Amino acid sequence: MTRRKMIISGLAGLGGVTAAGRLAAQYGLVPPDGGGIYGPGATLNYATHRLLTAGASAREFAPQKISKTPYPNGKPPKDEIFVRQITNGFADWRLEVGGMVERPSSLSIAEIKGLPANSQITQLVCEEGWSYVAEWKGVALSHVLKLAGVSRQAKFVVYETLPIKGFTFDSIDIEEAMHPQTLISYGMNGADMPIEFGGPLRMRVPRQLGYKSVKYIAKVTATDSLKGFGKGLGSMDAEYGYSWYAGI
Ligand SMILES: Nc1nc2c(c(=O)[nH]1)N[C@H]1C(S)=C(S)[C@@H](COP(=O)(O)O)O[C@H]1N2
Ligand SMILES: [Mo]
Repeated sequence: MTRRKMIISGLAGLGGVTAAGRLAAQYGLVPPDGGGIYGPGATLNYATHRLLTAGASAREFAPQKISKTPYPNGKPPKDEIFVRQITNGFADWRLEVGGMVERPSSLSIAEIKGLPANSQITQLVCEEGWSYVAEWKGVALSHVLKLAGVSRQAKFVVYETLPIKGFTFDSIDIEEAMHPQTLISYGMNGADMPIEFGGPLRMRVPRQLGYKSVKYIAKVTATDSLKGFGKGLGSMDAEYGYSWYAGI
């Protein structure tokens, strides 16, 4: 048996959920919401997914599959700071990149658009049961992290909106953050990111459910612990009861 197969069979049942939890802990594969009633299930799901699908990519589609009427979930922020940003074409919008990086930075939209661009046609899948396919354009999060000199000790990347009504944050592990399909996205279907779809900037995490693709992001933080963020679950969505890891 390969080491990987051994870990997976250990996780998947031989020793039961408690032993699986211990094994996951040994390999650093316990999610931040691995405690509580649903913790063992969340841990089993995350650890087996990470071992089975390491490096795998989200499905990409042909241009004809792009949805004619993508569905924007929710309304754009009405806060004064946001409305002012719209009025001046997001010229003052900044993406702060900090935490465990050698060179904390503050990037304008123009600077972000000047970085190497990636495009993907992928599906956004909401946990409520609907989905749409669109083309997203942006810079790989990994590129921005490498430019900032992300520490080898960083285990997670946290991203958050401007401090608006409806403020939210979420996070992903470093594997997801370094995956080439994880984008800081400023374009959709050939145009600038529409405001209702998260413009000027949204995180695009196509290997996970839609709630991980946070809109209106203004800050990205590399960290080795999620304890200092909100209630320590690394995600406002996890605080509402969704699982932190939402792999598809
Ligand atoms: N800032 C912010 N980002 C968000 C949300 C939100 O309420 N606020 N909803 C999430 C959820 S639950 C989903 S399914 C997707 C929906 O993306 P869409 O508006 O492009 O359909 O956005 C995610 N990003
Ligand atoms: Mo969603």
